[in-house]
Amino acid sequence: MILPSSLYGFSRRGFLGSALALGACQPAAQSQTPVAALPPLKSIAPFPVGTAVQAGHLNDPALARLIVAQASQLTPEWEMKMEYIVRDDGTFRFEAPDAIAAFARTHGLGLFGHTLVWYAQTSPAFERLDEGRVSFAQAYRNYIHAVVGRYRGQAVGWDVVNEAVAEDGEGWRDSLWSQRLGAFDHMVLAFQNAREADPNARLFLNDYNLELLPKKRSTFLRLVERLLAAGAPLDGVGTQTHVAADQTPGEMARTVAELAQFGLLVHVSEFDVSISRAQGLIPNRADLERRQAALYGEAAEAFMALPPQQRFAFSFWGLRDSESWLKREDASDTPLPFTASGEPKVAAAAWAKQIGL
Ligand code: 9MR
Repeated sequence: MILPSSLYGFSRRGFLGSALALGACQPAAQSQTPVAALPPLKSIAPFPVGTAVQAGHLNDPALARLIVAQASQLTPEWEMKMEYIVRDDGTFRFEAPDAIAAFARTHGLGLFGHTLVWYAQTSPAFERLDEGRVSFAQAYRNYIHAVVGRYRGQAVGWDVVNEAVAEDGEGWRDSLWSQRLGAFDHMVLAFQNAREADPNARLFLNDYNLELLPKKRSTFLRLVERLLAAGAPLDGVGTQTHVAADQTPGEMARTVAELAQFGLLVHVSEFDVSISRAQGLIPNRADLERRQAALYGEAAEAFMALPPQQRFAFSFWGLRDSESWLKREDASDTPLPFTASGEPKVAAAAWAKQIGL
């Protein structure tokens, strides 16, 4: 299969670049008490258990073992995004996502693509596109075909459009994509292009704060309805579920239930529960850790309450606290199910209990 190697199509050959230096991980400033041994999460879940990974994580033998033991599906944390793939001259590189895909194949794990169209990710190559050579819409199509086509037959699904709803839930985000291709049409086009590139991959609209902001949730649900009415090939909805430990109980469960109303697949796609983001209001760490465990339980229970055929996957945004993106904000945060040394935490046990351990 010949795929575009640049935004301009096939004319210039891409070459493999070296992987970008990965964000340095801070040593864990806090470590929570692990619980006694827990069976692997994927062994108790009647649905795929996902985790975010970076290519560099796979070179850490202890982390690689933990990933293989606990997870059945991998989401590249950032190396399948435009920021990694598209070079400034419009050519593509795939070294890091290929390494993740190869690891997934070797270990029999699923691969979930993240993310094709994101308001937060544009590229100088798109901004300075030579439209004498290729139209904007064709370059957009070339990109989606190159990325989705490369993992065709392997990727189980894709976040096609990420975070389309405005921060406050009032309408949709403004972006290079919406400006050039239309506020609604750029989304439909992305789904159509992705479907053409891999007819078997499940295609998702993904967003965050749906449990925190009812207005954002309702705009998201109306957008899903509208995409379906326009015939966009949308198979599922993703709720990232980056929550803080002071999240009002019940709202995550309500969100998962409401997302199921279309009969589409549901992906809890980036789960973590931040301690630090709640600390201003609730200074007692032990209390926050209890709330964190309760939220892990609530999320698992809500996911189990879905009809089995709608449970696409439950993905954590990393397994060990030491790799969490939230460490960059506050090194003392501990949002994930495993300690820095790979031991399951009370939160992991609370999750497992609701899955039916
Ligand atoms: O965790 C990811 C971090 O390592 C990257 O630097 C960042 C930008 O690519 O994206 C983070 O992941 C985000 C995800 O792609 C979309 N939802 C929010 C996640 C956390 O910011």
